[in-house]
Amino acid sequence: MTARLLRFSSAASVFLLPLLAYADPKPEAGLGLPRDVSLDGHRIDWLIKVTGGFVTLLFVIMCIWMLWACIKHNTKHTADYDHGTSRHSVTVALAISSVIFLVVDGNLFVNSVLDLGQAFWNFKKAETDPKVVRIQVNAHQWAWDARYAGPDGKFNTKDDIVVLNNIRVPVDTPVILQLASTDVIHSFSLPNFRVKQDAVPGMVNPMWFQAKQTGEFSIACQQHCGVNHYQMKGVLTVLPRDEYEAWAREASAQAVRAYDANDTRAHWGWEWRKL
Ligand SMILES: [Cu+2]
Repeated sequence: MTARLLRFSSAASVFLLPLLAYADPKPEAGLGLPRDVSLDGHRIDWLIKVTGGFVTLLFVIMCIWMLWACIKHNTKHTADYDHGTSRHSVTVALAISSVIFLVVDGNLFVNSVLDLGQAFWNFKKAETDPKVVRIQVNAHQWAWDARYAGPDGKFNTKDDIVVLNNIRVPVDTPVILQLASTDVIHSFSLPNFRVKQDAVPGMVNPMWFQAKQTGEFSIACQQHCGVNHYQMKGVLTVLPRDEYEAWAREASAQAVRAYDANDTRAHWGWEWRKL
């Protein structure tokens, strides 16, 4: 009995230990979108909810209309055939579809443009904060390399902090990412922050976000990028400001000690692009 128990526990450990070794954000509880922990994520959620409301309303109206037609057009009703090409039919169809298009798609278009201008593409808002954190992300099959400039504020120098699949940022602080790729098109996605941006070979694409809560959140690749695409998951760890600064200080000091000028593959950073 004891031997069987030992065999079972050693077999179980083969599967369980790798799970314990990998820091993974807790799965989201309940239905719906992942928990929004960002400054501007509510804008996306509002658009999704309002559009969902419109679509549900249209669905209910169509169901009632069809039910009414089924009841009214019963066996006692003489069928009245029509090709739907009369001026009246065309006018009614155009009027209804125009109202739906203008209200539902118009709302999406106008508010998306406003959201981009006021928040998601408003890099000036992020840049003007003196505490802003700048990170370069280099995507490749199948991981995310991230680089922080270190105390000298310059990228590709001795004191750069380079991490793999675990990006740390401070809470309540704008974070600007510049994304590149060494192989194929990837898409850096932060579901809890309602932001994503393509990482394209030969280009540097920016995005920014600001965390409102501390914790561990998923980083995902949102673009199918090859057979091991599923492996491109990472962790975004949001820390209190003092903890983040302590980590950055220590990580940068370690980077200086481990710096190897001849390791050219490690110096993949670029000069920070003006936004
Ligand atoms: Cu990818």
